[in-house]
Amino acid sequence: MRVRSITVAVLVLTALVAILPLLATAARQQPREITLVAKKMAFYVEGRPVPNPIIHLKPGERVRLTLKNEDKGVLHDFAIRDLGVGTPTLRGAESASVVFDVPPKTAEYRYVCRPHSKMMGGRVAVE
Ligand SMILES: [Cu+2]
Repeated sequence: MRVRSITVAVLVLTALVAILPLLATAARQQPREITLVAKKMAFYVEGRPVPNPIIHLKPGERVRLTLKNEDKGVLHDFAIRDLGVGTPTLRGAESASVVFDVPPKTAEYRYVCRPHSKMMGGRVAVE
């Protein structure tokens, strides 16, 4: 009986030792925050004047991208179709976030607002 409870204790401890580094890794992988604003039918990095800017990402990083729609009466979203990343469609004054892991390789993708993909879009540079 005593041997059995020691065995159980050892198993529990072994499991904890195996799980702890995973938990620590998850805690360290806090996503990098990127905020985009959709206004006047273009995307902007919050506080910057360049429309539809290049979005620079690092290989393998975790990102939380927030889109704020400041175009009253116009529906916008944000999507990187090649990565399967997308926010819901937002009405004016709404915002939403999407968290994703950037693929581990240098690459270029295109981001768009799906309802206005010809006008609203730009490059995502993973480097
Ligand atoms: Cu749009």
